[in-house]
Amino acid sequence: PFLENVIQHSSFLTGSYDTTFIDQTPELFVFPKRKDRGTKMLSYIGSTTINGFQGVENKKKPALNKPRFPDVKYSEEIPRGTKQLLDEQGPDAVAKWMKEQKEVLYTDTTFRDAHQSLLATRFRTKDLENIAEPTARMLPDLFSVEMWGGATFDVSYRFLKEDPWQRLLHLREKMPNVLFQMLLRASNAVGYKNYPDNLIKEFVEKSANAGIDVFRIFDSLNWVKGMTLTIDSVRQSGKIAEAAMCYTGDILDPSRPKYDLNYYKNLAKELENAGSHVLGIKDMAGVMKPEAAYQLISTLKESVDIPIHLHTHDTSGNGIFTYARAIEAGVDAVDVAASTMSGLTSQPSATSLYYALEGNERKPNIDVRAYEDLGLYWHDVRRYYQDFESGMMAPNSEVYEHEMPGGQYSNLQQQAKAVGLESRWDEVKKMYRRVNDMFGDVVKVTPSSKVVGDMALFMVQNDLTEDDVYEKGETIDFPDSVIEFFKGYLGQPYQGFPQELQRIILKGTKPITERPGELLDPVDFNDLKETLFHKLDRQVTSFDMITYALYPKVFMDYHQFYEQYGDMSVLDTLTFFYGMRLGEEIEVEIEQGKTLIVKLVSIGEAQPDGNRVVYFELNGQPREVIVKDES
Ligand code: 3PY
Ligand code: ZN
Repeated sequence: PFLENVIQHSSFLTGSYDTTFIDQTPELFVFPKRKDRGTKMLSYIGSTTINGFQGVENKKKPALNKPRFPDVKYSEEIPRGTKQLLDEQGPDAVAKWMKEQKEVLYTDTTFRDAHQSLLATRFRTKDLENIAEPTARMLPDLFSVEMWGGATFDVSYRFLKEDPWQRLLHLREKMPNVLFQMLLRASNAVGYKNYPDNLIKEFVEKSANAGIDVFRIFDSLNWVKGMTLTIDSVRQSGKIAEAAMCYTGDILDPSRPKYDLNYYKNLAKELENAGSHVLGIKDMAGVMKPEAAYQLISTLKESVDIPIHLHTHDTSGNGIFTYARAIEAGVDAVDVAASTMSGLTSQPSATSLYYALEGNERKPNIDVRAYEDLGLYWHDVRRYYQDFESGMMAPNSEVYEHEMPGGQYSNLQQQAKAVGLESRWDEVKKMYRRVNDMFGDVVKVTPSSKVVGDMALFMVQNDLTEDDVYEKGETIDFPDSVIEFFKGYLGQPYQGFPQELQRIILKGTKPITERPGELLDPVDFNDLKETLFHKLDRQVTSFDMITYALYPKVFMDYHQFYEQYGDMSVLDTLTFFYGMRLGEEIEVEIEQGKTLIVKLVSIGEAQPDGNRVVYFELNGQPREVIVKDES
């Protein structure tokens, strides 16, 4: 097909080509696809019906009604919001405005951290997109909507087979009035390791262009040296840099002085001096006790001039109390979720906090009824994802012991299950804390939390005690992430590494103390474009390049899926996870105005080679696909 493309190309036919023709004419590599879209989709549905979806144990498709949907007047103009303030007056004006508000400001996390923390980040774009415009119309007074970053990026490609850049662009279109916020792991971007500086810059620039306004930047060891490049990049893009310090330990516990009030005060000053427009405080595990919040915020309000934005998780059940005390101490903004997606490992409920502040002059300026109505939609949508629920049914104050981030809890639990440790989950949690202490009491947030989690799983799986590690460590092959951590590839922890353990784990190799980004070769984007162009057989976008540079394998697996099945983000969520029931008929809008009607007619017996014929009707015409039964 390549030659056919060449000889049919207009430049070739008219003779207006030179030696760069092939390089500069990417469409030469766009070949007619072998299978049509309908058949590819039926293959996916057939395969999911028979073999299920990774992580979904129950293969029976639940029968659920359509989600309840709020009443929205689409004919009215979408009210103005913080997005207009940023676009018209810039980030310093937004920071100033935040400080001037008497009412506490809300960031809604339902589109990101809430489902990352409750449902292993499995919300699909379709379900987010449906409620985006109603949210923009009903909650125009939000400070921001956190809807990107963290694990949403990786999980989109890896499990949901969706392009997160498209998610960003689509949601942006539907929500033109509220600031979009993302969680960015500084030099780890949206991944688990350090990336070259030019990749980080490119990532920030393209994310800003695609619609991100507020970048919450953190380093997984609170290492400011690892954050400054990202802060600078965000400032250069004209967006809001919210550098965050990760709250670790307990400032109220004098027996644990490593992370005391002074530590945070100094860190906050450093982040302000590094150019942050807003100071984020990221209590990723939800271990900030109410009195600690009061003391911390009071102290910081005295010591920095920028507005303060607090993030917590409600795991312990004390989230509202923590926020109430922070609000009393003058915090400018807090992160909350729609009630039906709040609580437990997620953020505290937006509406509960609203009512808790009744009679208080700092009660947020939001439409609480509207928030409740939106919550009904989230409640119903959440049931599509029931197989990803962590099983936590009640507040869990043991988080003060294990200190596991809200976003990690459900994920590590899935990981433990995958390696057969489901019944030893309690041990894993205890080991997690042991490992923290062995590592010198470290900040635990992605990716440092993953290192601690990997080590805890490894120790439980291999029945290793702490003593075993010290006594037999020379002969133990530790997980790669643990070795990399002790090599300094995630940066330097506050007060350094525990030396003896570092020596045991590195077995003689020398750790680095420089910023890892300084040692990494820059990404050659021209070269990468060329490579990717050949791999993909199509035009390469800058989004493709960034993703490939961050996650080559994940991106190529996604691409392969796409080639095999097409864009499956068009399927409704239950069909995507469970396939279809016999006799069921569904409608799939594959592009605007183009709908396919699919009916599953019957499934044939398994052949000796394991294949089954699956019989469908597609727009009334019989179609069959062959699916390998993997059971
Ligand atoms: C992430 O990095 O994904 C987090 O949510 C950390 O809390
Ligand atoms: Zn969080």
